[in-house]
Amino acid sequence: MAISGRAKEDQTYDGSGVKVAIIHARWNEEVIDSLVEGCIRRLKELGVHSSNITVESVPGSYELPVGVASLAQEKDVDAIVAIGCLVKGDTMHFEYISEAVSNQLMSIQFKIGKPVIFGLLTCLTYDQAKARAGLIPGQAHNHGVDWAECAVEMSVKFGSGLNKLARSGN
Ligand code: RBF
Repeated sequence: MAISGRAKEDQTYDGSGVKVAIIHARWNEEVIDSLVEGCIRRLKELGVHSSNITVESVPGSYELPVGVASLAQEKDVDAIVAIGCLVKGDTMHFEYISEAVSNQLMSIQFKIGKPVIFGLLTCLTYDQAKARAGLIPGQAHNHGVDWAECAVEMSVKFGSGLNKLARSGN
């Protein structure tokens, strides 16, 4: 099974001046714990100070957009990483929650003026989720690491412009 990844740039970005909030759902705890751990570890490697990393949780992935909106109001952060894990079951919940949450996490960025990193796994099986959380050796890797890199890069490159755009009301 091929799992594609992101092309790396030659440079990494300096996170020493970046403040990041991670908000995670509590469903599928083993997967979530590993993704959050990978994200925090990589943020620190990129220079983000521990005191500039906030971690908050919501009950499930459906609650992520409200959590993001609230954090953006209450905390002084440059980027928010929203982490959840949806696994398809027998009913239509998976489809409704995946689509609603994805759409909201995309559009909310332009309202709050901060990058929101899409850390929502939408998996057909629990094993797919475990592979993407680095829990199955040799299969995929911990995507929380990528989300940390994305949070720092988006803050450094685009944080200021996005913030101005949101404040101008466009
Ligand atoms: N939340 C998740 O984060 N991951 C899931 O896989 C997940 N599956 C759900 C399946 C069903 C049938 C229901 C009712 C909820 C599920 N939720 C899941 C919780 C959902 O995101 C939310 O927390 C609750 O529906 C309360 O709004």
